[in-house]
Amino acid sequence: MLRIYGSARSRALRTLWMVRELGIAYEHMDLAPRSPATRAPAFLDMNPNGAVPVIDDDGFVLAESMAINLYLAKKYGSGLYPADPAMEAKTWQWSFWETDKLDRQVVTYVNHSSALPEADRKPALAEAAWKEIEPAFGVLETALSKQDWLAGRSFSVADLNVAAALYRGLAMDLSRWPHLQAWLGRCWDRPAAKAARALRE
Ligand SMILES: N[C@@H](CCC(=O)N[C@@H](CS)C(=O)NCC(=O)O)C(=O)O
Repeated sequence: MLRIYGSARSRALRTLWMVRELGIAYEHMDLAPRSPATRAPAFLDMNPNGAVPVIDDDGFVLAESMAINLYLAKKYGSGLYPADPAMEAKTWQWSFWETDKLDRQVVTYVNHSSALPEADRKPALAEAAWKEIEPAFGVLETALSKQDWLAGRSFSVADLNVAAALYRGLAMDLSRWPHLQAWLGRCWDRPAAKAARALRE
């Protein structure tokens, strides 16, 4: 049985979306980030970083949301994992790119511009994050003005990984990036995405 550790209000949302796309059974260990359970030796044995998500797939333990989703999409033989090696590599490219260019930046921007109590916000952090987000949104806009999906002719794990990481982008004004905005809407309109989103809203 596949076990997923991590609350839907964390990066585990990406994996909770993925298992819904795949239609596979799983057990959900609903651990909040930084909660005592994620500091327990048993959890740190699985992920010494102490972060969620982590999966235990019949004894195979894996951390890092992007790697988890690539693994699940490939293992469960869905159309979400391209068979063509070039398109497979594109799913890696976009997943690694997102981790580098947008992942922390989006969280930092939202926290320090709106999510944290006003007294805890540091506007300089929000500003610095936004300076990195803007060009990255531009890269996505250019890519998505040439094609509907990031890796091939249909929705794939590349789209899921990047769109899931842009959950907070749903509340941003993306009108300067119309192709990105439309693609994000298409991705999050999927029934599996809506079902995952319902777990945290
Ligand atoms: N690169 C990792 C980041 C994981 C991560 O930072 N998770 C957060 C929750 S969204 C967490 O558990 N933070 C608590 C900690 O690092 O102690 C991934 O994509 O899985």
